[in-house]
Amino acid sequence: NAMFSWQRTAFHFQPERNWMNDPNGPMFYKGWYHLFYQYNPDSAVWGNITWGHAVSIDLIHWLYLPLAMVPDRWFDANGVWTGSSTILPDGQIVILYTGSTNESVQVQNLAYPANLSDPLLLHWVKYSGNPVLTAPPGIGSTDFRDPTTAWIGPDGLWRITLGSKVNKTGISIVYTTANFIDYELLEGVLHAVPGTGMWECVDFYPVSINGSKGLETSANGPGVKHVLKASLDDKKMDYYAIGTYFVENNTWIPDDPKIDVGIGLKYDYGRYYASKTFYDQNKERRILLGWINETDTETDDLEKGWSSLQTIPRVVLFDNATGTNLLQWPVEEIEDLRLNTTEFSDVLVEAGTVVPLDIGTATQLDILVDFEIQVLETECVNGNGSVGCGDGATDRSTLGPFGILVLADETLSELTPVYFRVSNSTDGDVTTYFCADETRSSKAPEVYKTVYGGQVPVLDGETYSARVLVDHSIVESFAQGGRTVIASRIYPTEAIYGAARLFLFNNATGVNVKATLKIWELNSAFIHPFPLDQI
Ligand code: DQQ
Repeated sequence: NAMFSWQRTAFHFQPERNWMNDPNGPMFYKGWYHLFYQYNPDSAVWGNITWGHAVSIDLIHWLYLPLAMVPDRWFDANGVWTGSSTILPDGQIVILYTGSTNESVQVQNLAYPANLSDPLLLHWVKYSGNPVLTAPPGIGSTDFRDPTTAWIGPDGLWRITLGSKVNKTGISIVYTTANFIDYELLEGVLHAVPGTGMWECVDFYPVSINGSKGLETSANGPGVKHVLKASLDDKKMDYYAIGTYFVENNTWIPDDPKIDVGIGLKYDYGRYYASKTFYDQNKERRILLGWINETDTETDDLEKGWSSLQTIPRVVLFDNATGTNLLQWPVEEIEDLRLNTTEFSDVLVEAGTVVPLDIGTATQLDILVDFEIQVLETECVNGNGSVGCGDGATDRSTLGPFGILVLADETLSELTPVYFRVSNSTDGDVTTYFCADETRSSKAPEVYKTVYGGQVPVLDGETYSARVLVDHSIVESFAQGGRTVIASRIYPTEAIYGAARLFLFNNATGVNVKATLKIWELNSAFIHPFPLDQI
């Protein structure tokens, strides 16, 4: 539908048409990155869930393949739901996924490639003895889903975990298996957090404390911490925590119980859900994929004929500078899309002003920006009213907000501020928030618009720095090297194509800021059907 064509993105993965949700079973195999995804082949709203399939050699350019699995058996008749892949040491591949049965009961099923010598893994076989797991006593038959990638323990047995709830306590339970057909439920839970509700799409993986490489899912030992992530069904947000995994007694303990799973850190403070990581043995890194849902109406989605995107794949690492959080950063391959670059140094943005950045077309950008603040002598810098992101970018305080305005039109009738807001409490504590204010992003009616944001650690001697990827109707923003991340789904009506502009702004009352930027225009990615008839 041409009416909505400007909302199509240029370098984010999205299906040609219809509905997509969670990323499933990502892996690197024989030269190809494989992405499967929850997909409705018939409509732009959720339903009739199959596994869509696409491959890429660089995680940026994608080729769509035929559907990998469709709901054609009693054990998945109501949907081939979310699952994960595991590459075994002998080269076999197993997929475990949740089937919603003909009676809408959630069970776990096994599938494997029909032909391991096919790098495209076009054909999948569902194990004839499915389901391999049904809900154990005490677990609701509709609260039992989304198995992880398996990892191997010192006893030589594979382990998987999956999410559930007991009353309002979110839990992850663990099974062992030797052959992916027979399973044993381990006693207790890997972890549980009261009040967090159903845990969907649990992810569990090791990170290296001192290192720039990702770890294979079974890695453990000194120098290794484990990340536990749950997608909270009640909040539709992905929360993680960093802690220690004790394989011998099947428990994981958060480093800081105050920021436990579901109550502390989010992968992304914006529109983001049902994420999953995989270990990329090709480049020795762990990659995180997440689903960006629409924030317009189902009627709009049906009219435009498509719905949802995946984020740019992000590399995840433990942040050894803070020791408290992960770092997420777009895969380096996106830099191959960089075209012309423009640099600005030490642009002064005085308190209460907006400064245009003359860069030409501003719909596909990779922006690096650094801010330094200069306290104005007339201000006494303390106790500055509302904390957090405030009520948005117009909510002025002594130390912010300051940042950039993306997908803005010339007259600023539409704009999305991405900004820092520093809160200085009377007892001298300084807290920095990183935010995205969507409230003026679109004149379209019935679009959900909010102010997103979260705290970001800024260490002594650091400037306030951000990377912002702009792609027509998606803005992905990374603060302080990826400590805090925000995905925005916005629908400009004026700030589109050649009318989109970029500005700096400073709405602080007590500081001037100096901005230094490097901005690249980004090329479009090639995302098309695989020319299977030509091979
Ligand atoms: N989406 C899948 C479920 C999962 C949910 C169904 C999360 O397996 O729990 O499409 O978005």
